[in-house]
Amino acid sequence: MIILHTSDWHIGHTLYGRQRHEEYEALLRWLLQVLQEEQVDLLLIAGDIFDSPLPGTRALSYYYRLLAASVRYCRHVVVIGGNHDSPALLDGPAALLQELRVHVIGGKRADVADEVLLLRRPDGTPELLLAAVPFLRERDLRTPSPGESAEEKEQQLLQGLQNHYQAVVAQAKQIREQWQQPLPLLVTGHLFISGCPVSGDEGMRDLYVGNLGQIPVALLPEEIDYLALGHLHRAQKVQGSERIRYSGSPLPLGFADGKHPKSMTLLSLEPTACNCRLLPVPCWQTLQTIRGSWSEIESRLQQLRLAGSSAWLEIIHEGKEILGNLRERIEAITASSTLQVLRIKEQRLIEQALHQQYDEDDGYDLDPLQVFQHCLQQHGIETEQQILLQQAFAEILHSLDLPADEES
Ligand SMILES: [Mn+2]
Repeated sequence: MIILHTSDWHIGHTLYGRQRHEEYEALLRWLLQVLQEEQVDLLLIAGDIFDSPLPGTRALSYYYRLLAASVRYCRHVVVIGGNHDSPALLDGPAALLQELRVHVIGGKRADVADEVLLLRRPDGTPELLLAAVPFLRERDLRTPSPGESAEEKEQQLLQGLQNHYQAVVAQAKQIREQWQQPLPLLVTGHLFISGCPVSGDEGMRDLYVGNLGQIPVALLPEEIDYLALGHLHRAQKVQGSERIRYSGSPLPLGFADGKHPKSMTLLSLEPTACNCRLLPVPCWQTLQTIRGSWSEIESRLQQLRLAGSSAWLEIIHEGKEILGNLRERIEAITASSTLQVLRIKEQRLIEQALHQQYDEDDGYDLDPLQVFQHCLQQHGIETEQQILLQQAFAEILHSLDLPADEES
């Protein structure tokens, strides 16, 4: 069986206010070509379909075009919800989509059996067991009680997560026994496995939230033939395993992410073998960061202008003095070019504001959580308390992001 594993499409994503319609259209054309050429049987999208829990009409229409076109070329399409998605929005049309061989699991099911799919060939014989586990929220995993410690809470979350995965795998094994066939087992997850490098654009608050930031891979059942992950935007194997992978996002979702090549994972999964191949996704819009002194920025801009580049730029001025007319200086060079400047940062201003030097590669960008962390340090709060306060702050930030139907 040929499976195309992808995730984190973030349909409707904008970059500093810039719409990305052309890139998404090009991505859809490319995908449909791949589905045909590679004779894909199953398209699997492992969460964060949309960028926002309340996507706009254009994003919604794109999503349905994607599903409609995909079922033309593959037998099955499976979509799970990510932390950016609204489970209710994804699950709303699930019954209708199921009739079209599109299986959507937007949020955790009351009965774990409903997350385990038995996919069949056109002749009705089973070909794959798929435990479609969506992003699991805190309320899916534990019941809060008054006076509990942070450790207790984390322990319960991890325990809840482990129980859930064990339950779906047990269910899948039961189905396998009924059929008495060596069916391969594919499991999905939208979570952050500890130790995996991030792209820097996932959004710090998403990664920290609810202590689910760090899940040891050993917590997940071993019997899984392939674990298709979403959440981190960098394509990667987990701890060197061919069978545990983040497909990564197909488009770079920020300037830090622009440095990493984008791909989808094509796998051929048989009961006894799993072979993976990365399909590089073309880059339709170059994202580039230029940093340095004014003279360095100027010469780089001139080079790009003369080369006819139409890159989207992030410019970070790191010179000793603050240039009040930085924007005008940049515009004077780029006005007669196809370059587009999305973002200009005066590094010294940020440093002055925070009285501290930050390393840009840490993905530092006045993230509220990091500002809060900085405040805690400045006020000499004890390390242990800092951790608790940071967790509480991250939860508050997260709750601000949730759509109305998510609140409970
Ligand atoms: Mn994501």
